[in-house]
Amino acid sequence: MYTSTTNRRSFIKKMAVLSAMTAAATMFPGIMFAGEQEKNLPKGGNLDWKKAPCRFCGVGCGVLVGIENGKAVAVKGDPKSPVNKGLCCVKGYHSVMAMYGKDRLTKPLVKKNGKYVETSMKEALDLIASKMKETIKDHGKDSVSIYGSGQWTIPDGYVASKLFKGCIGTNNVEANARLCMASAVTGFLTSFGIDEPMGCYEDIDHADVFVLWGNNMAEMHPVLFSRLLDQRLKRGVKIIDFATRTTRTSMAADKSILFLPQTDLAVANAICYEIIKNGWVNKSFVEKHCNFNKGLTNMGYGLEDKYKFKDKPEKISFQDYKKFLEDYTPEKVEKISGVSAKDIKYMAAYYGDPNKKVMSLWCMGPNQHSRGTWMNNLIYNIHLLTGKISTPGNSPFSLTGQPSACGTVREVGTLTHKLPHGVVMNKEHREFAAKIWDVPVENIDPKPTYHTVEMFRALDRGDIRFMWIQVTNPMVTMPKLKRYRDAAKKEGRFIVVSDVYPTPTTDIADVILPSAMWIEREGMYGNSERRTQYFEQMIQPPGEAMSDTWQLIEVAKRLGYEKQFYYNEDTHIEEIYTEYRKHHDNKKHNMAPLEVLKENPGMQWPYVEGKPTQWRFNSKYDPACSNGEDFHFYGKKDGKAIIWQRPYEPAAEEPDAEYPYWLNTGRVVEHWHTGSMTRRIPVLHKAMPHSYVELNPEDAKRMQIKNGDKVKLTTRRGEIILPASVNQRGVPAPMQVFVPFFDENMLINDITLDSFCPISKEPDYKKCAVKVEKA
Ligand code: MGD
Ligand code: MGD
Ligand code: SF4
Ligand code: MOS
Repeated sequence: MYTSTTNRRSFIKKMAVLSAMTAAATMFPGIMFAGEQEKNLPKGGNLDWKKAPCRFCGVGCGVLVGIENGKAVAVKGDPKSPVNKGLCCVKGYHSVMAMYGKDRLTKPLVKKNGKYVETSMKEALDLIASKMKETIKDHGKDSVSIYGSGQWTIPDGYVASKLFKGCIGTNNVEANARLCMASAVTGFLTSFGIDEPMGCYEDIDHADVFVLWGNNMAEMHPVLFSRLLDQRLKRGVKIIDFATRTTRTSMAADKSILFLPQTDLAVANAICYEIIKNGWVNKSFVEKHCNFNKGLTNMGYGLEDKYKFKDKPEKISFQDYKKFLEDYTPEKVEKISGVSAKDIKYMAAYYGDPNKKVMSLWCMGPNQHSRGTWMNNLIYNIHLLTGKISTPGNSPFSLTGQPSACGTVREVGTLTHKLPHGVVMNKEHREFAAKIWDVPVENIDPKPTYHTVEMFRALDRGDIRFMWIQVTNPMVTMPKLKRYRDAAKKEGRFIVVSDVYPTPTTDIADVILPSAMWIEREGMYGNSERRTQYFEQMIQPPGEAMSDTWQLIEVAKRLGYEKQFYYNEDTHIEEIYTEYRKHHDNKKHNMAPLEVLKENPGMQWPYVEGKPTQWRFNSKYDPACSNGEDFHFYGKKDGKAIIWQRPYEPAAEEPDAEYPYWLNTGRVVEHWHTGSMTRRIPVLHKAMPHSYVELNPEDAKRMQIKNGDKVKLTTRRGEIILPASVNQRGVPAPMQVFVPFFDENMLINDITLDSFCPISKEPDYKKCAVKVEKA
């Protein structure tokens, strides 16, 4: 018998003691010894070094893992990787330790009379398959669902999609990247008709100016940020941090400009106003390659159940657009945004200067935004108006967070409306996928079902009865968490969770499957710059743990899909990848063959005639351009990108007399998301042992709150008590507070709001109204 909660909690307490011992090991930068945590330090000398992409963030650094006696004991940056050129950040160096936490899940567990009982893998898989069959029989195919992750490998996501969409015939496939990348995707689709950045990391070596649009690169994309700092040393480039909170990134930047939450919409429009007013528009580029559109406005915030929204794009003229921008003069925008007209003009002047190459970088600030799609469109507007796009150094670059948010969620298409190539709504796309999947085309449902928030609402209502959760921890990371936790615990719901450690999500499971992690299995990830990276299995997983791919295939076979899941046990990853490549067999998206991935530190797609494509839509670099012009935005039928008229609209919930502060949430450098892995790495846990609420020093003083004092935060969803952090890691602006979400003992998402961008359905975790009191 086994109670995951107590084991986990006492384990995490023990970690603080252990961590002091490992501090010494970190004195050697570039190498970190793990093994049986700190006990079994390797003898050294005999390490077998093997290459892999890092387990953690979307930068996708190449690492070399040192193996000794069947254990991963060391990590160093791969000098051959063009991503990181031998560097790693603190999470990368310590990554192998994440596999050796003492409470790794090693046996399948089934809940019986409220207690978890160990069972064999065979019995657990039989139970899952029979529950799925029963649920489909009683409640229909759309009552079963899978919720996955941008930390799924490409084969994991591919078999999940094939099983649910192709075989069972439900579009109930979603992934946590909905909480993260969805606005980036809809931003690309609306502006360019095709997903993923046109540029690449090499843009960093060419750009003169970097504008960060609300992301904390120093902590969240550290190795990539070090490439910016390196360019500043070499070439004196400028880094501008445009954000709502002062972070380590702001401190390292040449200029930090703070704006009020949500008003980035207005500032971006003001920059476009300035570009037009000062005659900085690249006229020939705009005439040849752009159209102007507007869409619906006042579209709500997705707060109701079964929320449906369909945009209605409409063509407008340049003159219409120019007229619209008159509401966004720097002087007017200064009043709503708190950014001085001078600073707006300062940013606009860099974008407008024809002799400066500008790279814009962003991540969760513009994406987790109730107008996230619009915010992405607005950044593209600036680059399109000035023609600063798709050339080395001129690059609007949307960063991804997870190691395979692009590779698995966006490219494989593990979202309700997606197929690996195309969307379920399109008949040709369904026919194409059905042929490769060897299923009747009628199996693939032409109607998308639920995006992530709606999927959990459907679980609450009982429209969904079965959910399989893999490589994600939604009982820490869903917004307005309490509603969805209560939903999952309701009678008549069956939840399967595949994880590597006990978490608050395994706490709500009916069956827990132990998974093989990262290099304990074979797989591929795809990073932010369209780079697909392969890793081999280097070590054995503990106990009965098996890969998520394997678990899905075993259940698929039990459901009667042996024909579609014909893969050979020894070579299945290779076979799946080769099958998957068929979906992208064209100049716009071709993926490199496996042999190429094995030999290289990853390869960028489109991979055409033996070569990667670094800059898309530019005919000098991209073989898919076919209009005979210098640029070709071939994602759109007429080959033109779209400049969107997108207004400023307020956030879903704004501070008022009762809840006078803004609540912002996010991450810290030491921890990965919910901390399930990094809190089991003693050095990282010790460096950042628990959550906190950051206050502005003036607000703290007024409320007589000192560092470490207990603070109560109350929103319309509930309350939580956290220790105060004043003038430490980051500094929020006055009347704003910030809380990281890595600590499962202080669940900030119990009080966040589940509003989302009506186009992307990505929740806005960055803004809601909160009351702040000394507890
Ligand atoms: P966050 O802390 O989520 O990080 O990477 P980031 O987006 O860099 O968001 C912080 C930013 O949100 C702040 O800079 C703030 O200015 C901005 N913001 C708040 N409100 C607004 C607003 O209204 N508009 C705009 N434009 N900006 C606003 C996230 C990324 O990090 C992701 S998605 C993942 S999946 C990875 N997670 C991760 C991790 O958990 N730990 C570490 N160490 N690294 C990680 N890297 C990745
Ligand atoms: P992770 O901690 O990454 O968080 O949220 P989650 O995906 O929910 O969860 C990954 C889980 O997979 C962990 O429990 C880990 O132990 C497990 N795991 C690791 N390796 C394997 C494996 O190989 N197989 C299996 N089966 N399991 C494995 C991230 C999500 O959080 C994201 S991406 C974003 S962008 C959102 N950001 C955000 C925010 O900014 N603010 C707030 N308040 N909430 C947020 N929630 C979202
Ligand atoms: Fe890993 Fe990201 Fe750090 Fe690189 S920057 S080592 S990919 S966590
Ligand atoms: Mo945060 S993908 O999942 O980029």
